[in-house]
Amino acid sequence: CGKQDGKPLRQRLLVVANRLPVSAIRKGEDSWALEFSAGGLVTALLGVKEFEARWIGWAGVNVPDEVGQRALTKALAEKRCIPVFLDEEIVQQYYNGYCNNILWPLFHYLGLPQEDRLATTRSFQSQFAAYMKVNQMFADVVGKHYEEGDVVWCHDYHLMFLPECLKKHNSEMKVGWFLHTPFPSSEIHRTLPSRTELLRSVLAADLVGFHTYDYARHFVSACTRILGLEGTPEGVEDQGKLTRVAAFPIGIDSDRFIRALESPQVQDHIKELKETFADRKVMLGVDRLDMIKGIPQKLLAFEKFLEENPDWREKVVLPQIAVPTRTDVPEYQKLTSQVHEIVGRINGRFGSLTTVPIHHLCVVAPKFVNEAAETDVMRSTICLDRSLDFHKLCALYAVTDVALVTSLRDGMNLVSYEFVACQDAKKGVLILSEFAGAAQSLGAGAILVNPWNITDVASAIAQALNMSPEEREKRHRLNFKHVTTHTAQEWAETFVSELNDTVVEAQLRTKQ
Ligand code: GDG
Repeated sequence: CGKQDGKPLRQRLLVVANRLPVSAIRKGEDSWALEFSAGGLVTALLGVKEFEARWIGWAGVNVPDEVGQRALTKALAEKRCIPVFLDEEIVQQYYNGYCNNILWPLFHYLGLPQEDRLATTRSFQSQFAAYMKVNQMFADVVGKHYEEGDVVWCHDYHLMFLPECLKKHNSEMKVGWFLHTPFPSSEIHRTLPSRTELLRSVLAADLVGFHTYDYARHFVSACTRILGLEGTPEGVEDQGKLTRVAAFPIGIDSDRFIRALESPQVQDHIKELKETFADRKVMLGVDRLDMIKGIPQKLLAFEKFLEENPDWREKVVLPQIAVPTRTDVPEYQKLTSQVHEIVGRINGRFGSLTTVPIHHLCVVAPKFVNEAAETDVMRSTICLDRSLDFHKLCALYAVTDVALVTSLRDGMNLVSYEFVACQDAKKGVLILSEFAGAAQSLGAGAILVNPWNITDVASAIAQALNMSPEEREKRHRLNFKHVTTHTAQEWAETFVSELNDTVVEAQLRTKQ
């Protein structure tokens, strides 16, 4: 990186992701209010002191006029963010269409939407064209801001076409690409009409990263079986050019959670929750309301557990935080009403006026609730359809006895990590789907389940609730050690230094 005035210069890192880590609200013709949202990726990169990160992405708002665009660009620059402007029509085709209706379900083994099974359908083609166009727009913005020596780190399934666009722009650019979702079996990927273009483009990157070794293996298989290339222990080789492919399991900023537990706000919330849930064991679910999270399966397993274990009926409560997502998509609306129906039924069956306390967490969107559940104010299951603030979330993690993660597929699942980080006092049990990437890292301490097997999950709930303190302690120790040593900062540092090394090695190979 060189030195300036005796101090080492920090390498610039251009982080390119679909969304910028800010929410922008227009206050006037040329004024914007920005809120920085410290998600996992932001926190991870803030902790990496060797790099100076800049963000490139869509600000999540439609800004049709030049005055507005100029003002927003200026405001974002103060937060080291660079916007890519997308209009509503293209967002519809690229984001709602190709990304969320095609790639997201496919990568989570839910298959392609029926009407898009044939590549000849107009919607598929126009959505793919929009996807390519948006990726090119991202590449143009990166190209404009790129300086020699920068590292460009592209994120996720929204930007699979980006590595190729970037290398066409400048073949010397150091480009890494990381996928936050699973990469499915090559037999699933081969159903995608644009399977070849996407694989070829990702291979243009110098380093390709996944959460788990299995996803990396699936990707290499797709390249060998679909493109006929050679898979090597390092990655994929095409006419002497090697693309490194490896697993980089993400982590969390565990210190942030551990520190938060000491704060007076969290302590106050913990006190409140303990009073609310007095005499009950707390089981917790925290998920976006997404098909992949297996919320209906979780609720059905909980229902089976209550059916089979009458003694527990009045001694256990399940707060399920279900944050709405992609609410304009019909499948997601259907999922929301399905979840509410199941919640209503369970509460109708097992709620009792005398034994379950009324509390403020009891928020069920009325339009989805059947009448029986609406009048039944005593709930053993609470479905909370809105985002909790960070401190409340930490408090909830801390008072939980058993966390239930039943994803049908999940790239990693950070909720399981966050729960473990907040459990050093209580040593609660984690029930974790074997289809979440986290099962590979927290499998030794968690009870692993197949979320499709309701009976299996119901037994796991009984096992967790009846577990001896010694066994809980032993399992928690294993997971806590992992979560506090494999942090988000370590993940980001490892990926970026691996990318730097990969490029140096490739240069040496070319010289030989
Ligand atoms: C994708 C992949 C992969 C949730 N509810 C509230 C809230 N959250 C926060 C959690 C956690 C995050 O949202 C969810 O992260 P996950 O990893 O569990 O799931 P996805 O959103 O699907 O993330 C996933 C991840 O990318 C990283 O690569 O692990 O597999 O699908 O941080 O805490 N936060 C607050 N209130 C809530 O109500 N404050």
